[in-house]
Amino acid sequence: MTIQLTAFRWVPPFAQGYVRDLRIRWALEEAGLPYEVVLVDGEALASDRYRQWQPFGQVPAYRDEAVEMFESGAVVLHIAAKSEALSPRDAAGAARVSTWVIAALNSIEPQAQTLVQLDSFYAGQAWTTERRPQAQASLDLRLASLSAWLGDKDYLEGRFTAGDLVMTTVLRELVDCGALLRFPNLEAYRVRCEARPAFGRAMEGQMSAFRENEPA
Ligand SMILES: N[C@@H](CCC(=O)N[C@@H](CS)C(=O)NCC(=O)O)C(=O)O
Repeated sequence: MTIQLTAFRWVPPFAQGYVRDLRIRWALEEAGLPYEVVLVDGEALASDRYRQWQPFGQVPAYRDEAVEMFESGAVVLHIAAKSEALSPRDAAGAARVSTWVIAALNSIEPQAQTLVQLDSFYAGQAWTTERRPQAQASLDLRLASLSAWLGDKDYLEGRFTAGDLVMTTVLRELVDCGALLRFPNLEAYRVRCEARPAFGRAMEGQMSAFRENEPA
């Protein structure tokens, strides 16, 4: 069977280009694996049938000939196991890739998302005035450590891997708040990773669905 993943039929402009199916599309594009996208809406996500596939009623969900999965990070690692384009073949190299995927999702994304949510969902609320500097400081600590690790390398492990792919999807959400501008090597890294042709194809895939399904 052809690999399938789910994506939203349409989302409001602020979320376009940031829905997490992008990670899976990008991984599949890097790996050169054919796939089809199953577009879903809120009604489909709430259905018992979909919850058997994605228990939290979210996108993305994924299936191939061997397995049904959810959680974009887990799916990217599953695809990386199929392709040298995303991960070295040796066990130690693959373990390093898993390490960076989990680091992106567990050591950077929570701090990044806290700041992003303060600036978007809670923008203008009085309590955010006190909370924001703490959130910014906590994120900066993590970004400083990541920046120190990256140094002048092009990629986290010296070559592009699934770890860079997931890390980039986390960092790019920080563009609007300017958090990356204090770390020029991280900003250059984000730009370098987003310049990959596979990223461009993945982004175009997500955006083309939104253009085609724009509400009247
Ligand atoms: N940890 C999940 C998060 C998935 C997620 O947050 N999906 C969002 C879109 S980016 C979603 O479906 N939101 C709708 C909802 O939660 O009801 C993953 O990485 O796959």
